[in-house]
Amino acid sequence: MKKYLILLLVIIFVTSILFIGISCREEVLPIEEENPLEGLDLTSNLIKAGDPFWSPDGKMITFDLTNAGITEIYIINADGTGQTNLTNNPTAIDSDPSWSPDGKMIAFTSYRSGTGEIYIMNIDGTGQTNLTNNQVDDGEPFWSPDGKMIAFNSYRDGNTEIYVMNADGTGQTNLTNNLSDESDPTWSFDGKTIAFESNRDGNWEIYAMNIDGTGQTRLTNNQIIDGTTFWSPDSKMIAFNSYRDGNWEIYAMNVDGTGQTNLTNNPADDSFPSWSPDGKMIAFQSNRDGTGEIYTMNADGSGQKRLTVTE
Ligand SMILES: [Ca+2]
Ligand SMILES: [Ca+2]
Ligand SMILES: [Ca+2]
Ligand SMILES: [Ca+2]
Repeated sequence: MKKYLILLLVIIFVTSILFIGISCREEVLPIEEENPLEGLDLTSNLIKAGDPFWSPDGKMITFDLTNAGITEIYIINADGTGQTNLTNNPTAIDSDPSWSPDGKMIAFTSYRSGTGEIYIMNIDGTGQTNLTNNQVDDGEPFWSPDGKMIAFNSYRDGNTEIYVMNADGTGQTNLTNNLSDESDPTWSFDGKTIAFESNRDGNWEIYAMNIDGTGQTRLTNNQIIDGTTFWSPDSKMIAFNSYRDGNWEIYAMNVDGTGQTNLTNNPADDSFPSWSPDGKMIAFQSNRDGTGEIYTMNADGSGQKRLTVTE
């Protein structure tokens, strides 16, 4: 009888531990399962400008704009004038623009073939060319500062990995090679390092690695999503997104992960930082005015103002 009593106590104890474990997981999971690739999860009926990327000469910003489920690549002068649709392809999503360092081309993701592919085009929208050409999702291109390579993410291995390729699409190489998800590669402007996000340690954190995939190092360490990095032009700091304050904020940190600082401090969602080439400003997306719009601020977070008017 005593043996059964001990067995019963053990069962109750184990069940309690499991229940507490599940309860804790339930509190964390709704945020943990959200993929930072999705960014602001607005419904397709809302207009949303996102993914800003400052031109190398600082005069223009390219971004993507979603309206009624269709996403196109746009360009706008840094003073807010001259907003122009570059892709004009209403049957497919075109998103994630990244400027070539010579300012002549834009790399982007397009779903026009049914899967995500990396395209490049001239900055007037001509010469749109598919570089990846496969039947799985590739996305989030980012040009190397010498213009010779493009980093991107790919699902071709059954989970997302960071790849690099030559700017003509040859030499596609997997840099991460693991079973977790890696995405959103961004190249440091000194050419030495690629930052990215990964869920390899149980939640989305920011990592950095050498451009051959060696030396992968975690820079953030918390239980909430961190992602969507962008390097300062002097390669000494990284701006990124974090949900640690209960809504999306733009943070900046030193490249070793120290000095993590909230720049936006706004109850709305603020996402997708892009540093200006002179280092003085950061463009970003915010839904503080209801729709998703592109904003700019000084690199210390002061002087936040809206750039786009999508409605
Ligand atoms: Ca593809
Ligand atoms: Ca992986
Ligand atoms: Ca985290
Ligand atoms: Ca915010």
